[in-house]
Amino acid sequence: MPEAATHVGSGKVRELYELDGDRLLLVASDRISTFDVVLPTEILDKGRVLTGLAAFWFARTRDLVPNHLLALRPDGRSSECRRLGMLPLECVVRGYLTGSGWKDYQATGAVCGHVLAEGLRDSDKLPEPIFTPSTKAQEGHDENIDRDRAAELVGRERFDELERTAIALYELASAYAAERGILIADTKFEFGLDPEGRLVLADEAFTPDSSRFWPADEYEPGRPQPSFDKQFVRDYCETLGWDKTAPGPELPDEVVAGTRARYVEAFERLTGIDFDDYLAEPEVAFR
Ligand code: Q0Z
Repeated sequence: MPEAATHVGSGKVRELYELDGDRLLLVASDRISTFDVVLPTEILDKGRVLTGLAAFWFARTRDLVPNHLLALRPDGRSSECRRLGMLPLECVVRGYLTGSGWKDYQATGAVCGHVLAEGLRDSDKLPEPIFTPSTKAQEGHDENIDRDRAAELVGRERFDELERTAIALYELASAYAAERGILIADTKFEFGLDPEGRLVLADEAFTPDSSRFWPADEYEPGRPQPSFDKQFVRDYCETLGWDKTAPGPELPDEVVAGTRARYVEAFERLTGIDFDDYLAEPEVAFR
């Protein structure tokens, strides 16, 4: 564990510590959630896969926007980060119509103020990616908001900068991932400001926990898509008749093994790096 780090926050599957006045430590556990419930069984190395993937994307996008990552710890799951003033928006970009975007579209024909063509189906590719910010909920789900409400929260100029930056990030990563057989259906960013007021990408980026990864070779619009990483877990849970409230079920060894293999496969496909090489020297893997 970190030297004299104070715990300052918990996510469902991550912990946040304060290292000093301007640095935080973000620690990704091996916990997994499905249907919004954290399961009692861990997926070995999941936190390392996500930490490594985020570091890979931070390195590949640094010319587009600076990010908070300072260093990876030798454990491969802990990131030293610059402490920022966080903006009060979840910056979601959608390239495909699914999840809450699909729900909102079915109810209103629009998503966060983007009026879409009629007749779109579940999981259809959008003609261009859309920025669909939401507000951070303390409990439960983030709430989709329209563009004017989002601009009120951060200011019009900052909103425009967030939209441009988030779309550019999505375009870069989704094109790259699609060439490697993974569709990034949508993704969520968090941004902060440095002491000079410059926009900085924070949190995690393009991990399977902050994005929907779909296997490209199984893509078929008109139905929900299988998840690249969590489908074994979902399928197993559906066989149980579990009511999807806490506590969740234990996972059998073969479901754990299959799921771990999918996470490692996503890491290796996207980064081109052998996962064992990452584990041996996390800090040098992306240089
Ligand atoms: C991220 C979160 C987690 C609980 C705060 N660079 C930063 N500067 C300031 N604040 C944050 C960051 Cl990343 C920050 N979160 C989300 C992550 C556990 C909450 F691992 N909250």
